[in-house]
Amino acid sequence: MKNYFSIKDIDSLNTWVQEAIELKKTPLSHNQLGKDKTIGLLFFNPSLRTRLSTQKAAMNLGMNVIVMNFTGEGWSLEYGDGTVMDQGNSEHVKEAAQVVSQYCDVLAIRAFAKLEDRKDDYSEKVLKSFIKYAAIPVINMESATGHPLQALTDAITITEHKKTDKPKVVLSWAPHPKALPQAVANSFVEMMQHMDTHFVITHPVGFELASEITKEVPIDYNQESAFKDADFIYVKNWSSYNDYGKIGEDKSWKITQEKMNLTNNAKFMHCLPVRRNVVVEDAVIDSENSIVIEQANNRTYAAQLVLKKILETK
Ligand code: AN0
Ligand code: CP
Repeated sequence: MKNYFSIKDIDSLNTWVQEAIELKKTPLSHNQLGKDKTIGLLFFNPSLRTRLSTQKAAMNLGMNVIVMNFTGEGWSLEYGDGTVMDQGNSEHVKEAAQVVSQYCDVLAIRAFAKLEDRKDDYSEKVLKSFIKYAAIPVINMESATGHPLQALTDAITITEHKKTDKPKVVLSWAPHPKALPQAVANSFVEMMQHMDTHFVITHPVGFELASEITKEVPIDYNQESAFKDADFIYVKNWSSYNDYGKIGEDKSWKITQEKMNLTNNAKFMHCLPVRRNVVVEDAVIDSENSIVIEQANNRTYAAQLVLKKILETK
């Protein structure tokens, strides 16, 4: 595998999930694979899990890691072709990507949606420019439209916890005071279409995700009916796709224990970070059915598997 840009880069999901579960048992079993190789992590946005789990994954494979925060520390980059660069941006991605390629063997990038211009975000300018100009493999650590490391993690976590061959999985929107990207939800929806599940999305009217992504997945605008008999409740806020970037704060969509009681004793999942008592009440996230901490732990093995695939290809 050259790049891990989206879950479309996974050639055989079942094999990958099983391999990740094996890696989790003996994380140091390939600790020479990345010897004398360097991964560079570039962050245009904050992170806790992605930053540390990807570093940990690289270290488990024996790699060296260098990290750079662009916010405040990096030159602001220009992406336009032929731009007269007399405005704010100091360096073109053409040079930046080629320069970094000389210091590293693998590159991983986080660049969120700006939520101002849908066409610009959905063009995936930042990740696609780095893929175009870098001479080395590129991994998506959450781009404008997707978070494929998170989705692979979620596939691993659901596989570990499912009690039936075809569990009912519900992606539920929940309120949030700030505008958040659709990336996590997009990749989760794509992933569930590749897994053997009864998958339902529930959100308020106006918060439909891109139809190119949701395709035939059923949408239930009634959260309580969607929760009925669910085995997994996967919660995420996203801002509107149609009224691009519009915040959704409807408090009646908060995840409560009362709503969880409608499910088939469902596991509660969230990619984190989460705002307690806004998105989900304490009673749910602190309950025995909450698997958010294990889910975050699986980030390491998802990243390690992706890195292993890339290192084995080179
Ligand atoms: C980000 C988002 O919703 O895309 C990152 C989640 C992994 N969340 C926040 O900015 C709170
Ligand atoms: N889930 C996730 O990607 O978390 P961070 O934003 O902390 O990396």
